[in-house]
Amino acid sequence: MQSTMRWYGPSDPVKLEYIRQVPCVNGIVAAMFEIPVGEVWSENAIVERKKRIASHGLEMVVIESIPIHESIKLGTPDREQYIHNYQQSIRNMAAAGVFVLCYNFMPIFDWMRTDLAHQFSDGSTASKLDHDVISSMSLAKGLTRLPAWANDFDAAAMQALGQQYIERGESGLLENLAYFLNAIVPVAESCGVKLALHPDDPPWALFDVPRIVRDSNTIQTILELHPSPNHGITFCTGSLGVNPNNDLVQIIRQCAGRIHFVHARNVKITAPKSFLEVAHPSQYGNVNMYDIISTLVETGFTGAIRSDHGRMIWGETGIAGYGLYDRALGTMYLRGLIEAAERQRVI
Ligand code: DNO
Repeated sequence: MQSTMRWYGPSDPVKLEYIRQVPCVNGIVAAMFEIPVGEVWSENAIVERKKRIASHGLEMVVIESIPIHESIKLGTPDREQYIHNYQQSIRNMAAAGVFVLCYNFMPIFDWMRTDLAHQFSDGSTASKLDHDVISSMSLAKGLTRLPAWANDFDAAAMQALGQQYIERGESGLLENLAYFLNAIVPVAESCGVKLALHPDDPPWALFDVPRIVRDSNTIQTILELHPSPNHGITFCTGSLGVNPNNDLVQIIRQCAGRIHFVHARNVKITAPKSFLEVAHPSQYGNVNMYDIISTLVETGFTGAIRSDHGRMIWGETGIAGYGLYDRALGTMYLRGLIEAAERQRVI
């Protein structure tokens, strides 16, 4: 298993020089946030990013993410152009020498939280999702911006988009995913790119807008949409782990061979559909990290893993969830578990 860390690009306060000092980390998970959603990622731009990372002794091994235009998720006629662009971006990343693509199919919002800096008694902060806050809001009333949605739609656009997704429902969204996969999986296969669909975070509908990558059943349905091994998932312990009905170990076994990337973080469920992000070790939350890592090793996973959302500790400021210190601590903890599990497997 390869230890990696996410890097947000040249404006990230966590410098590549620092990441390089984290023991055992040699891979970088990168993206280009400056490219507007829907446009082609040129081979040149990816090569430039890759070179910059390589100049610090690190290798860009995963792209997370090339965002998917809403027209593709909604299945509107103009999706063809966006799908065409997406296919080209996949070819270009392969030409640039990056072969794992983490992406998601969440409508409108990406990951969603109600607070990015919940304070713990030890002074550290981390993000949380409080269902009471979510349920006090509705599309009809117009949503007030929450701290962690990644896309920049204004209230009116969001409401209009939301209505369209609600009309399509889960089945419509799934059909549009199937259509998209039929177009991109053959391209990924032909150029050796592994597609790693990220589960929805959180894994339930928000404001009645459907989300379809939620649990063992929905993941199974999606994997069966296309038999290619290039069509796989990002196994994210935090996204799936906030639903107490999700048996993470079972999902790893079920998806063996189709897991192309792993996000490891711990979450503490505080009430139904509410949770806090906590330090990586098992004892702090609901994710049994030991079981996760040993099952990944046992089922033959050898791809990239990264510590996910860390707390802010030691006075660090920066991108919520993506400071250096706690992610580095998490990485070291995961590395310990990996070493132990891999040795046990060899014996
Ligand atoms: C948040 C991340 C997500 C993730 C995308 C993958 O920290 O886990 O934004 O990158 O959902 O497409």
